[in-house]
Amino acid sequence: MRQGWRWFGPEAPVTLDEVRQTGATNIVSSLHQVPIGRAWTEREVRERQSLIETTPADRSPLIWSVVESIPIPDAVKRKGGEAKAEIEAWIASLEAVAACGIPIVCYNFMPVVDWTRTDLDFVTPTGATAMRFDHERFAAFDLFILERPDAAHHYSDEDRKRARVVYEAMSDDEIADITRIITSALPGSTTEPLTIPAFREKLVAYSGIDATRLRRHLVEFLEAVTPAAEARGVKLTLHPDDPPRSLFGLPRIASTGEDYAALFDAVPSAANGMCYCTGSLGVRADNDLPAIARRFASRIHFAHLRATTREGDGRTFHESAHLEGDADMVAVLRELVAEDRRRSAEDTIVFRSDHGHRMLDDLDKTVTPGYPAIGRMRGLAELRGILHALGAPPS
Ligand code: DNO
Repeated sequence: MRQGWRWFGPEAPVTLDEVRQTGATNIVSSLHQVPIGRAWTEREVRERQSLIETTPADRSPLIWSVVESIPIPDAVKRKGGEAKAEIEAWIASLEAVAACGIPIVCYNFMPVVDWTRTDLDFVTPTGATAMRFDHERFAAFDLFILERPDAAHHYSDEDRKRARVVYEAMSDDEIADITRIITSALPGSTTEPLTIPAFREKLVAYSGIDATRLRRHLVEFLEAVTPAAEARGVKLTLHPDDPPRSLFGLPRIASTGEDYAALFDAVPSAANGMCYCTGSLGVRADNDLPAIARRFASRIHFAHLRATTREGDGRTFHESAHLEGDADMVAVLRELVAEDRRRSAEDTIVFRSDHGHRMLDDLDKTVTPGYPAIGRMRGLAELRGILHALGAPPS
């Protein structure tokens, strides 16, 4: 397996030279500065590539092997194959990436909001901080801050009562905080930051789009883009929903093994692949992570490895240290290594230690939420240790 590291670009607090010190060799990056929907040019991709791949004297090389993500504009999720101009622009971006020889592209198909949390700095017993999704706080936002008209139907009486108590105890600052965390699009999100009125409008634009229709739109999108990817030798990898269930009454269709099976059946192209994310899929107790890795092994080209721990009835969760969550990371890596052994060296799975606790010096620094250097490096080191023990040291 290849050790990846997500790098948010030249403005990121973690520099490429620091990345080298973590032991990572493969960079995962995106042109976050390009507005969603605008086609990337080859020149722009090459510029980023040359930042990453121009190695200073006596330093080890880095290679840009994964684009995470080329964002899929809202129109594609709402209209599927009818969003012709948006799909053409996406293919143009893909072609620019392919022209630069970058072999893996990650994307997701979550409507309106990408990955979602309610707390970014939840203090863990070690003193490090973690990200957390608190179902009651989320419901309080949905019901009483966003005031989504249909929201009441999506919660039980008991949920609504608890959410009201939570909401009434929130200070103005806490309300502003949770609003910012949920609406402003977390780092790497492929959805736009929203104001509350814009958020409400977007939700209205999705009325009538259920899971069947959203899945159809994704299939239409894949039918349009996989021929271009296949012709250029690029693997597309669909990131799972995070969390893997409906939010705000919106459909989510990449939450379970069955969801992925339906997509692979509908679009069998070898370019139709999976970004296997233990942290996202692992929030559902009914997702058997090693079984999913085994079932879709040949489709997995990119892996996000991190851990979550479910709390209470499982709808609330926090991000744990990489080996301390609900997922059996050793069992997962066994499956990924077995697949890797069937592949040629240039085709092995790129993984990155995803997210990480904010700890040590990072507690006093400005960090990208979820992506502090030290916590991610701790995770990477632990994962590397497992791979060595499995007799499969990563490159
Ligand atoms: C969060 C990430 C997401 C993910 C995109 C994939 O940390 O996993 O930003 O990369 O949703 O398209």
